[in-house]
Amino acid sequence: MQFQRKIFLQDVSRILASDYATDIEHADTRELYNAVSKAVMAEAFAQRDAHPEGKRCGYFSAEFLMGRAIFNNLMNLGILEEAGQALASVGRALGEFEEVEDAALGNGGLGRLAACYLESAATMNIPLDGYGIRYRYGLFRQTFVDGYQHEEGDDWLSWGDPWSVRVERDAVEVKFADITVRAVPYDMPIFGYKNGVANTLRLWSSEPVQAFDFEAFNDMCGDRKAEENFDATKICDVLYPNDNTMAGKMLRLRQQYFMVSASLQDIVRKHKAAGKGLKELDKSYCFQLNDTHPVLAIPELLRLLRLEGMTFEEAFGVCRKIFNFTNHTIMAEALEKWDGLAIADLLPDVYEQIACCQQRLEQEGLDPAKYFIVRDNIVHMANLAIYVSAKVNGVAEIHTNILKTDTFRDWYALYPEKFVNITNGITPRRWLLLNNPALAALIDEKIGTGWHTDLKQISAIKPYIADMVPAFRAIKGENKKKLAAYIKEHEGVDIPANFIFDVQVKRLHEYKRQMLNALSILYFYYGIKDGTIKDFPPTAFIFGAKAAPGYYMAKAIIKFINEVAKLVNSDEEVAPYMRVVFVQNYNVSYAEKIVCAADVSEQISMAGMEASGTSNMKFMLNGTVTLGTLDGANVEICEEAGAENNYIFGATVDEVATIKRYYWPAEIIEQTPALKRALETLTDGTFSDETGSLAKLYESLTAGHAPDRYLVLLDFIDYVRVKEELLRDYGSEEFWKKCLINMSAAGKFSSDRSVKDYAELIWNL
Ligand code: 26Q
Repeated sequence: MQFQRKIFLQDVSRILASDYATDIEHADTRELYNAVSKAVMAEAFAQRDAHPEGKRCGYFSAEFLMGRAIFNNLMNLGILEEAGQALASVGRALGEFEEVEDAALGNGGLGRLAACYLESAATMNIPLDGYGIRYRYGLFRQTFVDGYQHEEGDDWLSWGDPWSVRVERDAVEVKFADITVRAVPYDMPIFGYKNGVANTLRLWSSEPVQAFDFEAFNDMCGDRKAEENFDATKICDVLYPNDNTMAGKMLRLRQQYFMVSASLQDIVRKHKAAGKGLKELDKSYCFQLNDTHPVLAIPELLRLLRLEGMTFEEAFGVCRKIFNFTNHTIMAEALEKWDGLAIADLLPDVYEQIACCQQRLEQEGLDPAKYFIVRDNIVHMANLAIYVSAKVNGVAEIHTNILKTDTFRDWYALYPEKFVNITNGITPRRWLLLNNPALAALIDEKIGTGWHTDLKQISAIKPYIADMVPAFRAIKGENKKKLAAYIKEHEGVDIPANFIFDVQVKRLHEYKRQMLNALSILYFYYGIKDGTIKDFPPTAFIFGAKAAPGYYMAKAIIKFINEVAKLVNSDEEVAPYMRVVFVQNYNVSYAEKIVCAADVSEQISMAGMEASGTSNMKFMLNGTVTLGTLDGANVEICEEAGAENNYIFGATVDEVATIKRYYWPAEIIEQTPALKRALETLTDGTFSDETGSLAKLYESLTAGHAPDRYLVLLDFIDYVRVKEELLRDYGSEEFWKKCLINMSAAGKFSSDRSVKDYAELIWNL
């Protein structure tokens, strides 16, 4: 984008005057943020390229975890520096916008992946548009009170939403059995990196069909109407804060239908208005279903097409060509199943289409024990998605293999050609250029800038690795200082910047095994105290994670780690060797600060459980070694960078399968006194916990008929062995080279590659 300082500042001043009755000197940060953003929006619109004609893909997702838009947008428009200088010339600073709240309309990996894919598609000039929900409140804000997680509403719109445009003319009505609501789209441009492309993220907001009816209200008939209004807005009130578990709530079902019905009505209407026949809809569109959350799109499109006069078979034929489905998890508790009666009650016409799909499936004469969409009145959303979709994909090699051989093996036997792997990726713009500009500049200096949009080129850095070590260390050191200062300010914990930064940041889940990390810290702590561990390399153990508010064990683990942190950080004897901090409200913006400052990337899920992981890729790209299991994309990280340049431990997927058959952790505990000691802190009064949650945690690891579901205790010894090896390697020339080898081998994990794979193998764009 062209940038002219004078015009930019004039625009900002004019918006400040008209919208806030203030000027650049007196505007507060929020006002300035809105004015700057709107000025940029207007200019980007004025300079936009024509939308290319031709087929487009709709990315249907209940979550888009966009993070903060302003810096990324300025960077992608190529005006980050200029805008910064312009503001500086009038006594303001871009840095003020660090305060701006993230758009956290997602939980974790799945939502952030959607955001990376939109950015990459725009950059690769792939016609991909996002469709989702404009939640009034995003993922809760997390604080700790006495070590326990507390949740507060995330009022992200209090900062305004200058990057969205309300498109009144495209509003549609969405009908439920009990109420009809109006869906109004808010469009957010997704700018490609310095290429003039803007795709769209369209988020739907629910409103009452009619404005408030005062006459009816005055006639004292207002009650029913008032209720209708209330329900309509409620649909988009809040993002469900579950990650890898499903909450069978009716409101969640309403959200899902609301989003897909609005999107499809809008698309069908536009297609017809363009004078095109609906039998050719798949020539103009295809849709990617981001997990099962938007799968009601299938029966909804069937319904819409039949309303237009198509037979079921004709409509089904269109759907078979238009829909594709991505699975993000094999966790049984995350696979969506809905009560058929609930769907039939809420959406009778939609349920009818689901029943027709089930009937069609039955008529194929397949084994009904293996192939069903509805069984015992339960609708299996993944089965519906697989049956109708053209392509089904997993998100890492190992994950796709598990889908083929285990989770969906019967479907794979029936439709082997449907199943493909598309390994996840991350955008190198946000996750290196933006969050780590000094490292990006160092790379530019050696190999130029081609890697910005073709990350494979980063391998050209290999010959320079040995020379780069001092500069790399200096950059990492600066990033660590900045993070330490930020943590000091926000968490009140001192982390010496010369300590090793060992980081585990991701959603809190038992399968991700934050517990394994925490127990190892206690093991080191007691080892240092009793002298069995000598010269322990000074290490700061950094955690960040939100627990679903209803996930008891996850919250207990947060409490435990906070208690461990308190114990360690208040012990002067171990102060030279270790610190522990659990940062509050881990989100995209916190991740940007953490990822560039980490020395160790903890990716320690039980093998077979983490579909892919994407923070592993972010750390790798920033030159961090992985301490991890052979799970998800860790496997491919080792393939690309060499297992010898990372720190791999623990049972493999195959070993997990056999071990689980006879696993009994009691022996392990008895044979490992140091582990026993660490475990017993959960019950022996070392930590205060009036809720009794730590005792429950102890029970889940040691008692009942299936103790330690995620093999924390089984992998403990190997984990501690490899972790200690890593910490002792740290600081050697060899170690720094490993960091840079990882960075140089990260090319595969660009989401540019992922979206190109989708475009080629699935979308046929
Ligand atoms: C479903 C129904 C009702 C309420 C909530 C949900 C729900 C919401 C979010 C179920 C699952 C999720 C999120 C899953 C998720 O984030 N999976 C992650 O996807 C990443 C991107 O592919 C992978 O890298 C991670 O390995 C995977 O855990």
